[in-house]
Amino acid sequence: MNIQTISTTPFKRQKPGTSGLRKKVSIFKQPHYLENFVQSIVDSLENFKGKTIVIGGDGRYYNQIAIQTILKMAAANGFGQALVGQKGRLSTPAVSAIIRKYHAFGGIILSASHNPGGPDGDFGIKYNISNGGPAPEKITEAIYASSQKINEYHIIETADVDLEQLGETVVGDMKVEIIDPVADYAALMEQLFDFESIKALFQSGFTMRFDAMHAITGPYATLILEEKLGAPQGTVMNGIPLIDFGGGHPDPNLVSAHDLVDIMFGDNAPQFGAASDGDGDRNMILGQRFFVTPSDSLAILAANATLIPAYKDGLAGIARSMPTSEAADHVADALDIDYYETPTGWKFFGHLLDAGKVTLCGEESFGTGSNHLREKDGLWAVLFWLNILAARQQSVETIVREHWAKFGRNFYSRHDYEGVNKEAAELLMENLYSTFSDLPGKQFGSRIVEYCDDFSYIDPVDHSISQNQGMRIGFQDGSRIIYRLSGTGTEGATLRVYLEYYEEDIAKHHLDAQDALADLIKLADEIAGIKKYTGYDKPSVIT
Ligand code: G16
Repeated sequence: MNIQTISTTPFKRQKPGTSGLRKKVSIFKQPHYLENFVQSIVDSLENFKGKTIVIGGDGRYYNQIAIQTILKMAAANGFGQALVGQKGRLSTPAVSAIIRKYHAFGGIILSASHNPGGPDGDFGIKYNISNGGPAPEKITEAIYASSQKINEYHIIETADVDLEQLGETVVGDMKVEIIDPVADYAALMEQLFDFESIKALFQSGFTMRFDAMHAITGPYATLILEEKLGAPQGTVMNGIPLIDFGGGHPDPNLVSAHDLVDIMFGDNAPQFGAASDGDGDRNMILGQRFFVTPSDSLAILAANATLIPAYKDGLAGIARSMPTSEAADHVADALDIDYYETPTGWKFFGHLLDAGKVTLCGEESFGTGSNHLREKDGLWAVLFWLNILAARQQSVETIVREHWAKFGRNFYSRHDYEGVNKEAAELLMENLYSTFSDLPGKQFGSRIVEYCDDFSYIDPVDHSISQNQGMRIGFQDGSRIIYRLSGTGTEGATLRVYLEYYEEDIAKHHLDAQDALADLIKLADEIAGIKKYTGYDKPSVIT
């Protein structure tokens, strides 16, 4: 094996964010940039020689080029085997499923998730550990530390692998197996859900649209929904993965998934609509002219879990990220199970899932998942909803309204201010924090501040502490305003403002969320000076 050791120097800011390293393609294309980061991943691992690594990505521009480099580096560094998705494609949940099924040492996922792709778009890389989940902070910090002192990397000189052909080949001394990206994942879904009753639902004429947004879930959704479950052809839209996602922004929200939203809010809308993101871990759920917030979706899945074969014996507990609404907490209380509030980032759920403390996890950022994997899982959430719809034979809207009637409604919205000047955004956060000593007890209209803090989290399993996870202001009536800077953007800063208020009175449940939250929205600006610091009159995205 012709191993080359190449001298290099560190790149500043190769720091993994909320979910891996995300940068512009132009940054990744710099000589040594990708190699430095891959070697830094390897340098932070122990006892991997001879073991198996799973490699795949969301199919975006630069995916295949990066995979060829990573294969040559994995071989040079001594991995024994690589499992690679055909065409270099694997959804994030599929990587998690494959790592777990084949007891792999870990996995490398090439994705910038919901960020746009193409030569001028974003690229990303993340490392998953042997439980199938994102590397915890301890590892991402070690990767960053390695990247800041790296002086060489190892790579072998050999021909590229044919990523199109299923089957076995070698790269140096490392065995490489090109695998079907969909098969293992689809088999897992068949174990979890009642495919027969979902099939019967489609046979009865039930209508649905799934928007794959020209991203990775197209082939997964086509096989599972149309071929296995018998949904009519055309149920999956934008189902062909494209390297630039067709010029779109593969983020399943009301703004970016406009093709689906137009259909679901138009005349003759199908009964159910759903979308997933670039790498297939996010989901958006829609009924006929009806949007289900991700926070409500988590609560509804929890409340209905025993209708699903995999969860028929009940849930161990529920976890949600701090900015996610407290809707799931009400369900956990009613079920008399534990619930946990973690920082933003799926990596914080891993220990809770491994320790069997929780079965379901969810985030306001359109992510839901369970102990079947260690990643959030877009299509899983869609199948969960389909299974509930098949069992309850009611519309999405009726299920949600009945849920609110029983548990109360957590009015919720997230306001994003994208592309804000980084220094201005940081100043906003600093100045906000400096007001916190005076805020408790202060009255704003009818609301009195009960607490405010910069959220920190002690992991209940390994007791590690994660600080500076978002500014929280909680009011005595249970309302909350949370301010966070996104950790996934690649340009400037994105300020996220999360607004929530709980309403028990069923007579008010019909209100539009923005109307119900109007006074909190005003207050969020009054307290933090959003307009002043960002220069924005209104948010760029409201979900
Ligand atoms: C990633 C993480 C999620 C997180 C989301 C938003 O999702 O995996 O856990 O909630 O980013 O993070 P932020 O608010 O910092 O932008 P994905 O789908 O982008 O990998």
